[in-house]
Amino acid sequence: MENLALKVSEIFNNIAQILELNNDNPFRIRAYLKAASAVEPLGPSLEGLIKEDRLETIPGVGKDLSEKIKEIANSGKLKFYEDLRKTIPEGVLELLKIPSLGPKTVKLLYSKLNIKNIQELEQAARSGKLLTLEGIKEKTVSNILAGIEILKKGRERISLAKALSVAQVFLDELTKKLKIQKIIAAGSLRRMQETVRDIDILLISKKPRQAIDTFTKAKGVKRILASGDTKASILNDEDIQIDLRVVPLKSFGAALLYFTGSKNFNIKLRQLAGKLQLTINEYGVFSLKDKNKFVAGRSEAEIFKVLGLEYVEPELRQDWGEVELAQKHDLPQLIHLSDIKGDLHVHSNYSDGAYSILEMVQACRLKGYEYVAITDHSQSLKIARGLSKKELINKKLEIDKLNKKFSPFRILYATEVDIDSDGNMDYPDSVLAEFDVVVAAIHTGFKQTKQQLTRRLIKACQNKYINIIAHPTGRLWQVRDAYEIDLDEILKVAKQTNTALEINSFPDRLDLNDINCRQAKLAGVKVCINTDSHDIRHLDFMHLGVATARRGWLSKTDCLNALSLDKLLKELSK
Ligand code: DGT
Ligand code: CA
Repeated sequence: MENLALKVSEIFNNIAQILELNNDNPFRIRAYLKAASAVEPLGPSLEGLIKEDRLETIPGVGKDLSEKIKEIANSGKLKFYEDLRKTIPEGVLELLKIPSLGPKTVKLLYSKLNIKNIQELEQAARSGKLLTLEGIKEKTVSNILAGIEILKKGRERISLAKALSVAQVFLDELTKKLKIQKIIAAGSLRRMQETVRDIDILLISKKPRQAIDTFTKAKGVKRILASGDTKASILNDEDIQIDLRVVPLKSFGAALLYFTGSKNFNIKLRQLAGKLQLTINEYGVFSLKDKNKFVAGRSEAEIFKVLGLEYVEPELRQDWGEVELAQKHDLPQLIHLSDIKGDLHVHSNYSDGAYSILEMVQACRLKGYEYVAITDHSQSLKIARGLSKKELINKKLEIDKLNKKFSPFRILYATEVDIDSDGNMDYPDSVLAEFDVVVAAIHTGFKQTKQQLTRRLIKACQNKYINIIAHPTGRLWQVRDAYEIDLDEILKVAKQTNTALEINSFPDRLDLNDINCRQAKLAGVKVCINTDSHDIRHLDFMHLGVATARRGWLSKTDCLNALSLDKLLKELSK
């Protein structure tokens, strides 16, 4: 799913940068920058503002910019921006994407050294040519080279949510057009890793050639990288690589196991097979004692069995000790999507959500949930239309009324209270005490030191009204990395104070991550898997959070919102 707010803010930022390269009016440049930074944190609620025709309530957005936002929302493009881009060589605009490189430096590079793209910049940086420019020091050059690396890396991988949706298009198309016995996406995607480099599809077909042809001619194929009798490789129109392999029925399990990886997990299995006088490859398991006789290969289950292992779920295949546990048949019972009984972080249009409480509740009931917490933002978070104490009264009344109507389904009166830069809550305790559930989160001041950020979260845990810390490490895909916190210290306090930490299922967040989940489990701290929905459709992200929990070895007993309503209420009142 595309994040419109990010897109608008990116376009506005780019406009400001091009205007600066063109020596345009500084006031105009500042206006775009201001609007960009006001729009960015809006997230999905920007769509709500468009729907309600309230764009001009965003600081710095007047009539002209609100028309531009609407044009981007409607067409995915902005004519003004497209025209403006033509005034500067494409490669120079690329230079602006390098972290740490601002328009002033780019202008200097372009005008003095005629550097027009990243390649030329890298060369000039390595040859020492950049140092001839005024104001460019050794440190600037090393920052530029590091920035080029980050940029290259970011282009190598896509988010899991993106990979899942791209893979689905191909799986659907192949299933529709071919008589297929089995088809599945393997690799990092099947392991539900948070980022994916390329997509590996396996299928069984009696007509491999036809399958390959259908694949290479599928909609959305931009370039064929390779095409053989049983495998092919393409780039789709977004430059994402997809590999297809046609495998025989007899080897399907072996191929699936091999191409699911991870590589380290495969190596572990091969070592184990060797000890049993077996060899394992993508065609099957073979006996070394018996002239390489085929022993197993049709399904993963039969292969695990001949290796003396309990079935290892794909999300666990990282060589984090799971093979040893599988030998003892002692793997954790992983949580399933169906174990989730409710969502404890959902926004309504009382704050920056796009739908009413009633609409969000209906959608949650359709999911079979027992409860939902409506966690609108708190008063100081003006940008997300945080609720004043007065507005809370109406919200509470509405929830009481809906609860009568929908019982036994339970709507929990809740908030996502902002943790300020000193670790204080954005509502006084007297207000917090009224809520059924309180989720606390940091939304500003990400640049503080590790100690300061850790202290803020610890103070939040120590507040007796806080039940859950939302998106604890604050990372936002391709926007900012997780801020540094001392998670072990926070977990210690969370354990003492019975505070849960969230796994935020929003595709751009997914934090806590898998490693953090394992830390939480070891510390005896519960997680809560929430969607942070601002839209009915976001409720579907729950499976991404569940996948993160599974990768972090969590069971349903580790998860607050796998509790039934009764048990949850008891837990919250502790
Ligand atoms: P990615 O694509 O970087 O997100 O991650 P994967 O895990 O999908 O890696 P990929 O696409 O290179 O290969 C798919 C699987 O094939 C990988 O998880 C394990 C297996 N594989 C690939 N190369 C090797 C190898 O050199 N040795 C072993 N044992 N397995 C390999
Ligand atoms: Ca892959």
